[in-house]
Amino acid sequence: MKVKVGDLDALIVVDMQKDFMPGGALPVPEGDRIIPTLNNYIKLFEERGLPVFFTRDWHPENHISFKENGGIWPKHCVQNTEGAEFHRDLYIPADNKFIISKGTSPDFDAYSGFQGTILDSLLKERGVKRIFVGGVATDYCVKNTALGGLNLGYQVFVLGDGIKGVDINKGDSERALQTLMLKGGVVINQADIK
Ligand code: VGL
Ligand code: ZN
Repeated sequence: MKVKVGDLDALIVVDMQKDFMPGGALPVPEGDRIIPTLNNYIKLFEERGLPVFFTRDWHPENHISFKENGGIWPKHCVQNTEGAEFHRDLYIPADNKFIISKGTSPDFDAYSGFQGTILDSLLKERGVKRIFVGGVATDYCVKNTALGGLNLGYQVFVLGDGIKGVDINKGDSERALQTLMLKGGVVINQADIK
């Protein structure tokens, strides 16, 4: 399959933060291995003058998703801590890039980059019709961001070689991709892009 990246397109890089990388508080196994591939996508969008959105989990200290507050996750991506920083090898363009913080209120969690953020309005304002989604975790925030995009009417391409999952239950990531494909999402790889 060939996809020509053009003026209606935007790239969304989900949660490539230290806490989600090996050694972090809530690591995605081999989460750092996708960085070179993601950087290729990021540079391609940058070269074509297209916007790149970086979502980040950005929780307050007392966030509801943390075990100590009744949630299911170890404490992770606390605002302004090192663990919440993007991985140092992730390429962040100087221009035409946007940082989208989610899960910022104590009482709400957000697996989707659209939830409680201005991501949709920033895309609409720029006339974006198709989003290309990569990052971590395939079975949580990538899945929900892609689903959110589909439900909001975007055409969604999931970057098959630019995602990694946690697979707490065996097969979660594969099921996430199946769900996305049933809803109209298309899984592509670098070689599909022109
Ligand atoms: C995520 C668990 C908790 C993710 C965020 O980015 O996929 N997973 N918070
Ligand atoms: Zn979180």
